[in-house]
Amino acid sequence: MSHDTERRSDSQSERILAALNRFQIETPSWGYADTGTRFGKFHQPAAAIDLGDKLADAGQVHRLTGCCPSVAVHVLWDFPAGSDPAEVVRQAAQHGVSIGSINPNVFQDQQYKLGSFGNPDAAVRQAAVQHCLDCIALAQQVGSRLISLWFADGTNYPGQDNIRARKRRFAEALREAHQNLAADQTLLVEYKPFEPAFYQTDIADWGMAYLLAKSAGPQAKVLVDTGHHYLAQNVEQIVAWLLDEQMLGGFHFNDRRYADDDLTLGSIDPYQVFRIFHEIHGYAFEHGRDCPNIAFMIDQSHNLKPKLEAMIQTVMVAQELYAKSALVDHAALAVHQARGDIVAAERLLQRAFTTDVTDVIVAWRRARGLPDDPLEALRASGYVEQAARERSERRAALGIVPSGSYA
Ligand code: RM4
Ligand code: MN
Ligand code: MN
Repeated sequence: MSHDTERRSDSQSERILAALNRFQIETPSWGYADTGTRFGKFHQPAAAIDLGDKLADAGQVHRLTGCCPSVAVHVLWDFPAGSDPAEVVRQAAQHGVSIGSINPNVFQDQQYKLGSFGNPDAAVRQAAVQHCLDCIALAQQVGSRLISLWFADGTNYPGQDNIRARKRRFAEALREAHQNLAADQTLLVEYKPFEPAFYQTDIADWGMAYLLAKSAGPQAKVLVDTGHHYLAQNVEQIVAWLLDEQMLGGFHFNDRRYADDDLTLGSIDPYQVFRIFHEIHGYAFEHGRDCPNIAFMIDQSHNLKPKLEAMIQTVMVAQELYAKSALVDHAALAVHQARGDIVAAERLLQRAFTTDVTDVIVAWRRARGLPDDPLEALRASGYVEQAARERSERRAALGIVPSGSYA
């Protein structure tokens, strides 16, 4: 190896290590439980039964990967009536994790048939707002900074409701929620083009989420769920614009072929994930390497893959792509761009994408006493088999009979 190559690879390793040091990704409690499609559920004996199991699984993922210290929770699914937030915090700590984003649920109750914040009935809107206020209070109790809002709201048929009125109802309800935030809390507003509303979704794209977040107040930001875009959409451009407007609050990571498929990250298009991370590194480079405060979160439901394996696979892919994208030399890129050297500019990205960063990631893991390959380590640990035995017995004792039925 020439002296030059050695020097280059040294500084490359440093870039990767620095990127890995600041990379953390939140796993979702619902990714550990039995979830399904609209048509059916395929049960896994090791699937989490309750929040305790989910926290244990999240703890195992963090123990093996070293970069998943928090868990997103869905209030209705994880905090049944009467549950004690202080006890949940203690339980999480016991498993070496903390409670991350709080996800209110205003789409499941019967009253939400015609929507929540957009519902034509003021009483239903108020109930939805109240649930969000309860979630904001809960977030304070469990030490969470993030309240992450996703709405199933919309209409299914032309003429069903007044689109402009729904927009205004949303703006008003979001403002009320924002008024109740503590100083260090952030309200994330997620968008999705369709499903379950098929004619018109109230927050259908990043522009609508941006306008609503802006009108809600300074602590509201946009959440980009990578699966919530039309097929040809340039997601990294959306990311770049939101960054430039300082309106990017966080991500829900997953991959998709069609729509909200919730496939594991990078399974279909790893280059897109790389390009998204590239925009973030580029922004950080221009702003004195001060990475903006963006919540990296996973939003995946694993129906077929074993849940813990799918989660760890996702985390490893995310780490790898974040590391690769940290290799882009932004100063050199700016020179190519100014010269209009399209090919050289593109090759900088392509070369970073195809660089094998495994050795440096393994070195990073070893320095922290983590296994070289967290996925292999999970398989060798016997954790899943043990969980399957214990949870199958507990399920039987509780009289839980899993049903996969759609109707
Ligand atoms: C939605 C959206 C939300 C998630 C729900 C369950 O499609 O991605 O973030 O909480 O699914
Ligand atoms: Mn999501
Ligand atoms: Mn989704």
